[in-house]
Amino acid sequence: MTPETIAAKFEVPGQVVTVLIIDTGNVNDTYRVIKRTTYSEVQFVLQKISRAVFPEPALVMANMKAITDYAHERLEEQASKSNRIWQLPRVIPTLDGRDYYRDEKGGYWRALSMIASATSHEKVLNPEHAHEAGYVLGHFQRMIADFPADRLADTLPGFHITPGYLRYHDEVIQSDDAQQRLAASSEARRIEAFIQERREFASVLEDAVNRGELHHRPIHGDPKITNIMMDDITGKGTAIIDLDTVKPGLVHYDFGDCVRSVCNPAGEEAKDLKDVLVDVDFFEALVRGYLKQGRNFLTDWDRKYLYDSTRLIAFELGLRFFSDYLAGDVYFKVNYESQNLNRARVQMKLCESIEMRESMMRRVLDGA
Ligand code: GN1
Ligand code: MG
Repeated sequence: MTPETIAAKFEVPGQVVTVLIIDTGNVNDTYRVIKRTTYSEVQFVLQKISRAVFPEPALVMANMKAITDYAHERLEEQASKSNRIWQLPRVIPTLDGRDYYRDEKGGYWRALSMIASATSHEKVLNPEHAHEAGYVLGHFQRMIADFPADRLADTLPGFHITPGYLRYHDEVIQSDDAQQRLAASSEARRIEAFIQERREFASVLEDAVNRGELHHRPIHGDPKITNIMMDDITGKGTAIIDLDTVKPGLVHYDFGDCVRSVCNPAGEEAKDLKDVLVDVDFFEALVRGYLKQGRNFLTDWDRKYLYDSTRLIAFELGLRFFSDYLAGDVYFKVNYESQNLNRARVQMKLCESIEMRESMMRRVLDGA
C-alpha cells in the first residue's frame, strides 16, 4: 500500500491532494499529508513506526495517547495564565477508531496533527533560539512531572542507559564484519580508542541513581533541536514534538540531549569536524531558558550532574552511531555508506569540545 492510500484511512475530512516526504528523522518514515474538501485544507503528519527500533508499536501508541491526553488537559487548564499559546500534537484516530493503522505487511502507521504556523530547524539560529529550546524542554518536563509513571509502558528498554550501549558495542565489535570495518578505517579506530578512554565515565549518571542521588521521572527522551517547534508569528517556542520516547528516565538525559543538539552550530550531519563544537553563548542561553522552568523542580543533586549529562549524552549518541556503523546500520536510517561513522565522529568531536570547555560550562551552570 502506498502512503497515499494509507493517508485516507484516518479520520480527516477531504481527499488526499499529496503526500510529501519529511526526511529529517533517523528512525520512523515520516510524511506530510495535504487533504482538501471543497472549502478547506487540512495537513497532518503520517508516520510508519520503525519495527527495528520499536518492537511493540501498539504500546508506543498507547503511551503517546495517554501522555498527550494528559498534557492537553494541563495546557488547557493553564491557557488563560500562560504567556504564550502552547501546542502539542494530537493522535488522529483511524476511521475505525484505533490509534494506528496496520498495512497488509503488518507495518504500523499513525497520524498526528500538525503544529500550526510553526517551523523546526536542523541547526540553532541564534541565542534566542537556544533560549527557547531550553524553555520549551523545561516547560514540557514540568508539565508531565506528575504523570503516573505506571501508566507508561517501557517501549525501549535500556534507552539512554550508557553502560548498556557500551555492552552492546563490546558485543558487536567481536563480529567479523565489524572487525573488517575497523581494519578498513583509521577514523573508526580513532573513535574506538576515544570510547575506550571513557569507559569508566559511561556510568556517571547510573552510579548516581544507584547511590540514590538522582531519581527517575517522566521525560521526553529525544528533545533535539528539530523536535522543538518555533512559532512563525511570535518567534517563540510553541511545541515539542516526537513523543515516541516519553517514559520514566532522568531529566539529565533530556538536558544533555538538548545541549548536544542545540549548542553544536554545525549540526549532527556536519562533514567538516572543525565546525563542530559546543558554543558557550548558545549554552548560556539554553541554560537560562531551561532554568526558568527547571528551578521549580530540580534538586541540588540534579544540578550537580547537569554538566556531566551534556558530556555523557554526546558520548552516548556517538557510541550508538558507532556501534550501528559496526553492526551494518541496523538501527539508524542512512543515506550513504559511512553516514553512521560520520555521525559518530561529529558527536565524539562535540564530546571532546565539551570536555575542553568544562570550566566555562560549569561557571554558566553555577551562575544561573
Ligand atoms: C533518533 O528519529 P529521531 O531523529 O527522532 C533517536 C534519538 C537520537 C536521534 C539523533 C528512538 O531520533 O535517540 O538522539 O535519532 N531516537 C531513537 O538524531 O533512538
Ligand atoms: Mg525521536
